[in-house]
Amino acid sequence: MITLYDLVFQDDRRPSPFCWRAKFALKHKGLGWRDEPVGFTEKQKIAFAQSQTLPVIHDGPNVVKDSWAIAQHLDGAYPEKPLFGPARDHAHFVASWVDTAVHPALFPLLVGDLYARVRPVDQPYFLDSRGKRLGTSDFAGFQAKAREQGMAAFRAVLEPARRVLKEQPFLSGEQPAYPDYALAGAFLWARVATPLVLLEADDPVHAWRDRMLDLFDGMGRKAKTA
Ligand SMILES: N[C@@H](CCC(=O)N[C@@H](CS)C(=O)NCC(=O)O)C(=O)O
Repeated sequence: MITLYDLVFQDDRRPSPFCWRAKFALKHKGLGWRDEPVGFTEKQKIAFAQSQTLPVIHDGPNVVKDSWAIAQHLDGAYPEKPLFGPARDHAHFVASWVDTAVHPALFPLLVGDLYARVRPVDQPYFLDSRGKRLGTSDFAGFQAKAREQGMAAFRAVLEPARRVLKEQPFLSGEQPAYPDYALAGAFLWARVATPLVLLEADDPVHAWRDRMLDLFDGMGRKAKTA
């Protein structure tokens, strides 16, 4: 049985976009897993993987850290229902675009609400680590300011996905695959952390997000929201 180490917030919320990628990838393969929640200050639980971040999976003799490495491991170890098929490089590009363009556009819009939902025991860690990243510990103020201008910027960053989704149901074509999971992780991160409305109802990305929430018996839709 695979064990997935998943970042946990208050009230068992699971916002981590990278952990969501791993969960979608496991479901895509039809694999079950044992869930092991890990708080920001419980890194000793993943010390065996020499990792400071989540997700980590333990799959028989294999210990794999990093969502992209996990996806590659799963595709190698369980070749049925390929996550990438011949389009591994496309998947890598999309995941990298989400990491470097979508997440940075989204994080300022969420940070206050994320902080409000971190487990109390992890709040000092979040305050210190994210405070250093943003140069302020006033996350609510930072978020409020970001929302004044950042929403348009966030929606603009999605334009490449929007163009594709105007013409086809998923980034990967007629069926979802890893590129869809990579972007869906960002929207699950937001959904679990904040009630903020991110997309216009007539945005093709909005309809795609609904399709992603419905996948795998509504796995994303069932997750505890903000
Ligand atoms: N490149 C890694 C990034 C993973 C990552 O940054 N995870 C965050 C949660 S979203 C984390 O575990 N952070 C721990 C920390 O900030 O201490 C991956 O794709 O898995």
